[in-house]
Amino acid sequence: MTERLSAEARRQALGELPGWTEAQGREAIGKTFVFKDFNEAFGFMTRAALVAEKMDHHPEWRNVYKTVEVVLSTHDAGGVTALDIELAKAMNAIAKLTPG
Ligand code: H2B
Repeated sequence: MTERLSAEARRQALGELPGWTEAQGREAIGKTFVFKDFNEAFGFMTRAALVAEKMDHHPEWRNVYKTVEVVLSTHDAGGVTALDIELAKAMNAIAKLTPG
C-alpha cells in the first residue's frame, strides 16, 4: 500500500503544486478551480476523470457552474500519499490545457 506522507513531506509537495493547500479539519489537500464557463469546467472534469480511473485513484469533488472544488486523499491510507500528489499535478496540467 502507498504510504502516508509526513506533514513535512506534504508541505514540500504543496510548494510545487500551485493553488493546492491543506484541507481544513482532515488530512487531505484541496484546490478550487475556476473556469470560463460550465463547458470548460465539465471538460476539465471529464479529462481528470479518465486520468483518475486509469490511476484507480479518485477525487472528491463538487461542481457549481464554472467552479470545481477538489479534495484529494488516499482513503486506504488515511491521509495524503504520492498518488494524491500525482493526481493533483495531472489536474493542474489538464486545467492549463483548458482555455478559460
Ligand atoms: N481513491 C482514493 N482517492 N483513495 C483511495 O483509497 C482509493 C481510491 N482506493 N480509489 C481505491 C479506489 C480502492 O478502493 C480500490 C479497491 O483500489
